[in-house]
Amino acid sequence: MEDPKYSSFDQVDQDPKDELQELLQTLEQHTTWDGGQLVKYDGIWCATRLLRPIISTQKYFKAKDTDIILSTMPKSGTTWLKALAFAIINRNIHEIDQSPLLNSNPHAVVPALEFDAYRDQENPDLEHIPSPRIFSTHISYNTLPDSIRESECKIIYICRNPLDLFNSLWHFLLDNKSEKYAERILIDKAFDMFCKGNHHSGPFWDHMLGYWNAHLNDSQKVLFLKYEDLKEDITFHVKRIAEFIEFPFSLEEEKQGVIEKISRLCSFENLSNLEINKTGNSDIFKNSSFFRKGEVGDWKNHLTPEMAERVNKILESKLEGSGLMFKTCN
Ligand code: PAP
Repeated sequence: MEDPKYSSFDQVDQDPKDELQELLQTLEQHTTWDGGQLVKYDGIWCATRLLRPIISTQKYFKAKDTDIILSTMPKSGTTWLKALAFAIINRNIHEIDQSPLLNSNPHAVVPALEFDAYRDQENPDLEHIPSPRIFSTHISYNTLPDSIRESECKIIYICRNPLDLFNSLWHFLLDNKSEKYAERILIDKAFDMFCKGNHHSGPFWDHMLGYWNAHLNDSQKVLFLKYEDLKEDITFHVKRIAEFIEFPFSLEEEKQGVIEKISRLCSFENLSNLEINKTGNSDIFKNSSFFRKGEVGDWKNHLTPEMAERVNKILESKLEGSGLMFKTCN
């Protein structure tokens, strides 16, 4: 099973543009713990195969003022945020009990810029997508196309405490691992790479701080969410997201319990038990691999207190003075 997002096969396409090959020669590269090739572009590690789509996104994507961009690091809550944004925006088009989310994985209803829209085409026509268009991305804030930063479009960023982030990524890569690389990944080695920032969309502190600072600079433009906060109070956050994207719930909707219905529709319990998410595939990934446990603090079952201490020290030094912090790293 080839894995365009994470595998060892993520090379730049065999029909290379010379410019891209030349650029590649100048960039730092390394092999991450699952054997995947990463390249450092604009200070962030990305799968080598994604370099071309990322550059195409930067070059050609023209954001509209009505667009909504969901930005994340892998395993921070992308699937959940896609479901929530889609359900909030389309609540007047589909009854909640007839939502497309009941038959489609959230990744199928919200395309990712670099993984879907620009993966096979350099300059796809995205104009036909009805507004408001929703796209996701793992691209860092500084690497986003200028039009996203300069237009009135909204960015929602969700991040997750780094211990659960690593734990989730580690399990996901194991779950989707190609047979060729089926030897067991050593968690210690993987964790060491993670702590050095050598992982997909890493270093995690730089990815988070890029969006955090953008949010501090303009909180109307960038909403900064944490996975743990959504787990703690989802109805509050559904309301918050709806207000942020200017699709607020009316009093009538609140009375009818629409917020709670959307929260339930998008919950881990509901989505993970749907047939489509138990058996289907998104691209080459098993849909089920996007729904593992959906808990806060599962890292404690897989990582040692010493590992947690190491991450805490990194957070202390890297996030110092930023105001960004995580409750669940001890
Ligand atoms: P992606 O960036 O590759 O799309 P992403 O959706 O961010 O992955 O991460 C998957 C994690 O979100 C999984 O966490 P875990 O490994 O700790 O279990 C998955 O279980 C969790 N997740 C997926 N959907 C939901 C949901 N509806 N509610 C809460 N957590 C969810």
